[in-house]
Amino acid sequence: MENAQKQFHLSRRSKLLNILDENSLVIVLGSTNVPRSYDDIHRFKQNKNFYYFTGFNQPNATLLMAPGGMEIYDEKTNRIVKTKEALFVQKADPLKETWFGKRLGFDKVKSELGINYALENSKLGDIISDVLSGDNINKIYVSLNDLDALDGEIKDQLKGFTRSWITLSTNVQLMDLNYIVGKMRFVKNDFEIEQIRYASTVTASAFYNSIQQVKPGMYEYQVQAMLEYYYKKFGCADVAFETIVAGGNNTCILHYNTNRNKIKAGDLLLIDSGAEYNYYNGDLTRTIPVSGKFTKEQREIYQIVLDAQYAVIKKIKPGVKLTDLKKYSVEQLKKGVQKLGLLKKGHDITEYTLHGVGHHIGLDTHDAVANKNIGKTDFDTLLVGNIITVEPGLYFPESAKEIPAKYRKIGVRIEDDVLVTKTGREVLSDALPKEVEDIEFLMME
Ligand SMILES: [Mn+2]
Repeated sequence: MENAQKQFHLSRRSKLLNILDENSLVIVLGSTNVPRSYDDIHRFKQNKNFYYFTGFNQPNATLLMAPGGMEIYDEKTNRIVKTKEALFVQKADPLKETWFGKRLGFDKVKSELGINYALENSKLGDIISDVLSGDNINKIYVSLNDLDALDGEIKDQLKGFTRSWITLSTNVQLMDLNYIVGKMRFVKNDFEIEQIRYASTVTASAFYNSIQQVKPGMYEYQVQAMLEYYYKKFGCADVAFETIVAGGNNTCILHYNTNRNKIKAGDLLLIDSGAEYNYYNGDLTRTIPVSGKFTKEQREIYQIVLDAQYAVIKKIKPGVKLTDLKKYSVEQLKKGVQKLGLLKKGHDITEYTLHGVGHHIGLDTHDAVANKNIGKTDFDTLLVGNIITVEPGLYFPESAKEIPAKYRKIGVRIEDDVLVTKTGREVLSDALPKEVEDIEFLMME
């Protein structure tokens, strides 16, 4: 692992150790393989919180951390080791590695990942019970969701822990880890910003190259194939989420991702997609005219959404509230729609705007970070280092009979990834055109 990345994960572990009480034990559970069908498994996806602290991308691993230190008996040296962190990994196994790929092995953890101490998984159960048998741990932090979903060899190792919980729980509090990690992940540090910048740049570049090749008569999945070809070509191993390529009335289905329909001349095509780089995500949307030129009505709706997006982006700076941006976005869209005379009595603009203005983006596309004001805690106000999407949309489906026919089957969303900076904002995906003329120029024969 590159040094910069090692330092990043180290800084996350240090920060967590600093936040928590001396008497805490943290159990961060990695993912295991998930069956796909028969003897096949899904592409391995590491648990994002586990990745945040380790950068380790192999299944069945667990990280233990204790701010006050843990005493672990080391069989090899016959000595007690005192450490604040210990990673448990799969046993190196030449036969299994021949079939299923390399395993790091516990002896390479320190040099490869920079985590102080490591052992094989077979020791995890005993070590947790040893650490808990002392009288210094009175809080255990673990993700209850991950504990519930636990499978594979870690599940076996944690059986003793879950069974003994009934007696343990009179003295020790079980705390959910996700809340604290969600707060930590709220602001991105420089390493993370660089990963997201790359994911966003590759996504923009793939859009740029693919949009030029869109023609009537193609299938939605063919546009998807082009996009994802460029993601892989530029070193992004996966998509951030299932790519949405939606033509015609499908533009009005928010999470349409079957992508099986033919793209028709005269329709709009909405593409919402992102590349994943080093587990960090990009997320962009462009809406383009299949024939290369917007109709008058398509252009009118498009321009309302584009103006709203510019207006919202312009407002972004530290101290601004995400909920205010959302309100502002809806106001802007409403004004535009009213001006066209499309907002009829008895109808509300939110029937056509459907969703909020954006979301935090990071290790998860809709990032699993603190995002709501609960009690006195404020996670609504934007801070330097937040990365959010800005993605207003207007949707007039075929079924919206109150809207003149010419304006139906028009769904428009425009989405960019925006970093909050000291002086305001930086649009990470700024290189990708979105002006009407620029899109039409891009699509010219
Ligand atoms: Mn999005």
